[in-house]
Amino acid sequence: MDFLEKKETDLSAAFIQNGYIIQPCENLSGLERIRNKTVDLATNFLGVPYPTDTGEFLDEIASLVPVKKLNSFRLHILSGLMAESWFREAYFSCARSLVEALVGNELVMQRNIGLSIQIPDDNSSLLPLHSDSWGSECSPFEVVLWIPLVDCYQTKSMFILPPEADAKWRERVQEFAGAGTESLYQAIEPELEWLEVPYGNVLLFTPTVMHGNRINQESTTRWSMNIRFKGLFTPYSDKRLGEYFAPIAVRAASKIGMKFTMPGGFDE
Ligand SMILES: O=C(O)CCC(=O)C(=O)O
Ligand SMILES: [Fe+2]
Repeated sequence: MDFLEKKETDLSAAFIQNGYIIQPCENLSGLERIRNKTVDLATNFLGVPYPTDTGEFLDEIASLVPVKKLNSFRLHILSGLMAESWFREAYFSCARSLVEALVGNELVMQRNIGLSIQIPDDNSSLLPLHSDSWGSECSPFEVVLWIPLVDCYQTKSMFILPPEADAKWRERVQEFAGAGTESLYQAIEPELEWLEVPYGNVLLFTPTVMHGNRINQESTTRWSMNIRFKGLFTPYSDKRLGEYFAPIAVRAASKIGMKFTMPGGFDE
C-alpha cells in the first residue's frame, strides 16, 4: 500500500533517483529576512555602511574580507544568526512542505547552523568529496536543507554523485584507499553533478551519497547555509536528540505515547 498523494509520490521518486531536489523557496520574505540579517552582521563586523544591493554586497565580499579574517568573520555571522529567536523557524519555513513530504511531519532539526563562505580561488574552507554517512556520526535518515544567499552554480556551488553512480563507486572505494580522496574524485568526476541553485531556491539532498565542493573558480563568492533534519523517531547515531538535534514538530499522539506508563499492580 502506498497512500502518498501524487505530488508526494513524484517528489519522492525524484529525490530517490537524483539524491536531491531543487525548488523555489516556500517563504521568500523569510529568506530575505535571513539574508538581510546576514548582511547586517557582516557590515557590523566590517564597519561599513549597509549596502543598497545586498546580493551584490555578498557576491563581492572578497574585496572587503581578507582570507585570514574569513573564519572569524564567518563565526561572527553564525553566532549572530543563531542568537535570533526567529531564525530557525524562518529557515525551516523556506522548505517546510518539501521536508514534510520527504521526511515526515514529526521532525528534529540540527541545532547548529552550517555557513559556507567561499571566496574565489580560496582553498582554506573546502569540504572535499565525502559522504556524511560513512562515518558513524551521521544517520542515513538525515537530509540536508542547503540554502544559498547568492546565485550558486558550477564551482561556486557543490557537487553530488547521483545515487545510482554512488552505489556503483561505493563498491570500489577500497581501491582508492591508498591513493586518497583526490584520486577517487578524479575517477567519479565525469559522473557527478554540479548543482545550480539560484538565490530564491532551496536544495534538499541526502548526505548518504558522495558530495562536496572544490575551489570556487567563479568570479564571485559563494554564501550558503546548511541544516540537517530527520524524522523524530528515526534511529539516532552519535548525533543525539537534545544535543545535536532538537525536536521542532511533535504530534499529540506521540506526546501521549511518550508520557504513558503502565499502571502497576493490575495484572488481570
Ligand atoms: O556546502 C557544501 O559544499 C557541502 C555541504 C555538505 O557537505 C553538507 O552539508 O553535508
Ligand atoms: Fe556533507
